[in-house]
Amino acid sequence: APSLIWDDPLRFSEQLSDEERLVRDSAHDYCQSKLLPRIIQANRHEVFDREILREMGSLGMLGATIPEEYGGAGASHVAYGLIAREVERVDSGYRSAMSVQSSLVMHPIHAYGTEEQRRKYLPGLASGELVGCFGLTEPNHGSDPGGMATRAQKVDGGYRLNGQKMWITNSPIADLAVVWAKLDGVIRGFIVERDTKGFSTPKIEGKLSLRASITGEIVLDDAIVGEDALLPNVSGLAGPFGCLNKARYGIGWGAMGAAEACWHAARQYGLDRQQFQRPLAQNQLYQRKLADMMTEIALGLQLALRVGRLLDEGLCPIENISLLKRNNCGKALAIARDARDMHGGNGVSDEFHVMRHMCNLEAVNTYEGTYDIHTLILGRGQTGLQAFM
Ligand code: TGC
Ligand code: FAD
Repeated sequence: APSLIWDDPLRFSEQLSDEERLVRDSAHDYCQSKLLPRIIQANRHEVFDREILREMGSLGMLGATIPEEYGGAGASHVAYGLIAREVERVDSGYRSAMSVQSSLVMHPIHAYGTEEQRRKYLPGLASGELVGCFGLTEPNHGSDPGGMATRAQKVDGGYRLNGQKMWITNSPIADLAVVWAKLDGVIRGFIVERDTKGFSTPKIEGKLSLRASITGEIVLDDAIVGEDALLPNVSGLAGPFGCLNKARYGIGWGAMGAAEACWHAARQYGLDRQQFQRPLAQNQLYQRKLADMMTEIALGLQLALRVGRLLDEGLCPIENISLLKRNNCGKALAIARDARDMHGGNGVSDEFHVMRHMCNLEAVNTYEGTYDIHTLILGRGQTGLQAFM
């Protein structure tokens, strides 16, 4: 009988094309050689090295699904997912920076922008010369973005924006922000450039999660933008949600990367460390946790791959993205908590990585629609009854 490949029991890798394996392997090499050595210090001191986006850009890791004529890689959704998995195997914060740039900034400019907006911003965002951020959440409207208070008002030659966005990944270092605001009561997207008067992005300090990702507010105080700042080809919640579909999908893959890092670390720790004159990994309780990790990761990767293929074929209902995001983030968080426990006292040290992943996954399970919000999307999908309000 064929023997078990312990870290790939369902032969996931063989289900990828040669091109997809190439993308995965080059992302893996970069992340392990360039990102992993930086992460402990970056997390400890709460700093994001802006240079990382240029490095990712030079390797084609930003806007992977955006066509090549705009600087993207023109790759499949599956290839994008494989990149997210490799980045998050190192740290969810680095994957956050990449997800926001690719799915929440490049995607809306490509999908909803004019040809001039695409040519002006996409190549710089793809190379990492420009950094973007996405402002949807507000202090009083997180799960309920439809209630947003940010307003746009038509003025001579453009629009006046007023409002506040909260918890915005990349905002303090962003060159441009895609901001969602109500114009005559309808949600519209605007590209706001850094040097706009009345635009500021105070940093949020003291996060205990995603410390290697920079997060801030966006404050719009009579910020005036030109007519050409409006994304003309979308209106209503479908605009921001169209971006969230892409980002949530990538997070479903990324969370499995973090989970795999925790699983592999716990397995190795259990083999290396002896208590009661035998390896920790020889205890039934320890093995049950490893078995659960192996099972959930094998299933979660199959789920991610299937949703990616459906997206590439244009056959993916939005509920499938909630199924993926909810399951894989929830399972990854549970795996990270177990891995932390299995490392004993060492598990609380950043040198062992697992507690950092655990803390990160708390935010990952919350942002882009909380675990419970995706529960309600799946409940609505199968009953036709919405339980949000
Ligand atoms: P609902 O009635 O469901 O829909 C309103 C309109 O939007 C359309 N729509 C979608 N369109 C495309 N894709 C989707 N996934 C869509 N979901 C809904 C819908 O068809 C409708 O269109 P129309 O034309 O009929 O008006 O709206 P609702 O207000 O009842 O929605 C409820 C709920 C809870 C599902 C929704 O508000 C929700 O998903 N809330 C979660 C908010 C969220 O995910 N925020 C994320 C902020 S960004 C972020 O966290 C970035 S972190 C990134 C990082 O660092 O990696
Ligand atoms: P709330 O909506 O107040 O939810 C609090 C709790 O109540 C949750 O458990 C939730 O599940 C539950 N709840 C809410 N409504 C219901 C209901 N109807 N039924 C049952 N339970 C409910 N946003 C952006 O726009 N751009 C970004 O780049 C971005 N980056 C982020 C980075 C970080 C590090 C973090 C932490 C957040 C980021 N966010 C970003 C915001 C994120 O999307 C929101 O935090 C998230 O959507 C939840 O909103 P909230 O924090 O207001 O929580």
